[in-house]
Amino acid sequence: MHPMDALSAPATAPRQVRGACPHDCPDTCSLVTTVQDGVALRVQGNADHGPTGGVLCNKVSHYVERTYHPERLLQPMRRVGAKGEGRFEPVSWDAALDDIAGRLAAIAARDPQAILPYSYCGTMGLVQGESMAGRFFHKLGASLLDRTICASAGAEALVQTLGGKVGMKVEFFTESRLILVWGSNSIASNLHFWRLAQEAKRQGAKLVCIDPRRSETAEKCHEHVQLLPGTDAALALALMHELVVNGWTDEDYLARHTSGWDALRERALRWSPERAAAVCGIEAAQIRSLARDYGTTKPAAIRLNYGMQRVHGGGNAVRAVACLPAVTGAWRHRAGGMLLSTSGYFPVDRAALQRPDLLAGRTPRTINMVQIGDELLRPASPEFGPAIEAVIVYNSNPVAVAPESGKVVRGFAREDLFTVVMEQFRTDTADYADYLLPATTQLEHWDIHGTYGHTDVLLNRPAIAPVGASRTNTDVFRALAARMGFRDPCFQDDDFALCRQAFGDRIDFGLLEAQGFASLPIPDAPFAEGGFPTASGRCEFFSAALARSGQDGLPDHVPNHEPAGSSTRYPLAMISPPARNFLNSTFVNVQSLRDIEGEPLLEMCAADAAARGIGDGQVVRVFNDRGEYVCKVKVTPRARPGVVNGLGIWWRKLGLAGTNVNQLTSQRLTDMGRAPVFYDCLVDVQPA
Ligand SMILES: Nc1nc2c(c(=O)[nH]1)N[C@H]1C(S)=C(S)[C@@H](COP(=O)(O)OP(=O)(O)OC[C@H]3O[C@@H](n4cnc5c(=O)[nH]c(N)nc54)[C@H](O)[C@@H]3O)O[C@H]1N2
Ligand SMILES: Nc1nc2c(c(=O)[nH]1)N[C@H]1C(S)=C(S)[C@@H](COP(=O)(O)OP(=O)(O)OC[C@H]3O[C@@H](n4cnc5c(=O)[nH]c(N)nc54)[C@H](O)[C@@H]3O)O[C@H]1N2
Ligand code: SF4
Ligand SMILES: [Mo]
Repeated sequence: MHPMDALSAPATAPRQVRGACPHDCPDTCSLVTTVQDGVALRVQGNADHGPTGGVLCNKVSHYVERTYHPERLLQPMRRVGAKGEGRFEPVSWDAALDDIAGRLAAIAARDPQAILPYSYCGTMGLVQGESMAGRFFHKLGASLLDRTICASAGAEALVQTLGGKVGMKVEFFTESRLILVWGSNSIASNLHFWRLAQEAKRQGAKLVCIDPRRSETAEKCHEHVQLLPGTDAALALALMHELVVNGWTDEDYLARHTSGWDALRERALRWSPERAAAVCGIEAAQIRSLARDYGTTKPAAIRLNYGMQRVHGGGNAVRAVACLPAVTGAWRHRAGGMLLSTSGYFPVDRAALQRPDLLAGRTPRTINMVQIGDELLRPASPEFGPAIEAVIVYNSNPVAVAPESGKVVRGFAREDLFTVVMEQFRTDTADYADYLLPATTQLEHWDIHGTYGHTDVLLNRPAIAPVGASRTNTDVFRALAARMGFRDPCFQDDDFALCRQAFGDRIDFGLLEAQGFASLPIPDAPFAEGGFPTASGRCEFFSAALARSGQDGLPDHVPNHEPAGSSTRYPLAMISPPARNFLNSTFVNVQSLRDIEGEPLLEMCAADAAARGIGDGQVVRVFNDRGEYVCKVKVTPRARPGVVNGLGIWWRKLGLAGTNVNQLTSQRLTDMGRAPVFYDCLVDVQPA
């Protein structure tokens, strides 16, 4: 409603507050929130910020709906029902915090390692993420959490190849003549990159998508290479084979800026297109023509995303692909090279934010978040130490997002586990809380953000006061620290001070305050003359560090733990990529977005469906030895033969039988980075 239309004029004129999108998305948009009389009216993209370009995805365009959602948690609550039942009674903040601090202190007196933080990227903010929380758990001496659930295989691969999580500046993709969109459904999960790719396309660039699923992005590219999951390294090596035999290598760049080429060349020559085609489940001719495009089109750029690294050989796959631009010298041009993540460019002062020095010489054990199911069920032992007795969950929904959820649920259902969940909504995990504490959203708190998709730092100002009695994560940890008697001055820092500490003097904070974002000074073509952030300064095809750790020093095809076609009991490979209108399990409860996604679906090709007597829309059981998931089938060419796509990540409680895809995924790990293998999962499907 326009203010002039109101019967009684509002007290204040609308104003605009600049912020940052908090979500785990490479785009990290600059937000403009319109506020009137303390109420957020709408959230829009900042037109002054290049990477945002004034547009937001459909999800965050609904951020106001999410913020004022009728089911938003507004007061602290204490469990009254059984674990998982989700029945609570209201309790005051003081009563909740006193009791939580008392329970944690009693456990810590025996062994603080029995306490575990569990958090991920509900917000990517450096302040509401691991700043005050890190200080609190370090001071306590709690178990450390290995935060590996998303990107650590690819990250380790980049570190071992390029020397860091670095790559092309995203804006120059507009000038590329060939773009390989490799393991990324950009339209869904990297929309602002897709805009740039469209610009390149208009200027004549060819777009190729490499993905087992015929995704929204694949169908809009000129070509789709629909390989089997977990076979990307074989494809990359065969491309290299063709680059070598056709003389499309840049020998000058190879000699001056790479190491290990002789050995990698040898290996690539063992990967003929025919051999790779058999592994990848595609035609050798398609590999040959892709190699010709990649070898002869300049500048050529690769946009990898994380799809390819959620399998056993994910680290090797990313390494193999990351070698390609150095083989052709694509890095020479600012529109050539590759981009998986830019996060390594950001000079974040994590020691200042998280204060590991508060451990004061103690070395607590580390728990891998991917294996939270097994870890919660593990008894005390001399090797493991104490059983986990308390979990503090914030910025994450492990019951929905962690693999093998049958075990995760059993773990969180333990009567002797004390669970605190800090949340905006009553998620699947919240249902298992002993205390459920209402958290602020991005419109209600300060934060500061790096990103993994562009190269700007963003500042997020609060636009409105906390809704209900919600509190910031930092506030809760400050309050708990006070009750635990932690007297170090760092527990007094307010959120604005934490924003300043995140980068110290390494960014122009004045500029950040003035315009909401500040660009890092990165050369347009960062590796045109080599200068990779490895020890040798070269792109390391051969990684001495990997070789020392007993791994293959060269990238290779590492088969899936559960390769497609390897089991007669479970003949289908299931991948479970994110849905376009959700952000992992966030937004599943926003009705307007859920209406677009409809309901949990399993995509299956016509042949695989017919072979099982399954029709479109039929309810099916998807199952393996780890469990069972009931949902409807969509018969569609988006799925290739032998592969089904279980779109994620629905809340379990909204599923037909109270489970989601992660009932089926395994807790095994990748070759590098101790990461999950969500897309390395065999199943079968039957009519329910
Ligand atoms: N809308 C939306 N955006 C998101 C998210 C979301 O949930 N929804 N999640 C955010 C997060 S946390 C992350 S980490 C990023 C994820 O970003 P990405 O990992 O890029 O996720 P997707 O864009 O779905 O791309 C994954 C693609 O990889 C494909 N894929 C699966 N297995 C393989 C394989 O073995 N090889 C190849 N080549 N491709 C494979 C899938 O079919 C899918 O299309 O996106 C972020 N953005
Ligand atoms: N099968 C399958 N499983 C997957 C994936 C997949 O592709 N397939 N993707 C994986 C990936 S890439 C990732 S990153 C993980 C994501 O896993 P999570 O990081 O757990 O992400 P979300 O499911 O979005 O849950 C984040 C929660 O944090 C809450 N939150 C947001 N902001 C705040 C805040 O300021 N304070 C507090 N206290 N809470 C807040 C939100 O309400 C939300 O419920 O899931 C993984 N799981
Ligand atoms: S989720 Fe991604 S595309 Fe959407 S507003 Fe946030 S950063 Fe931008
Ligand atoms: Mo992620």
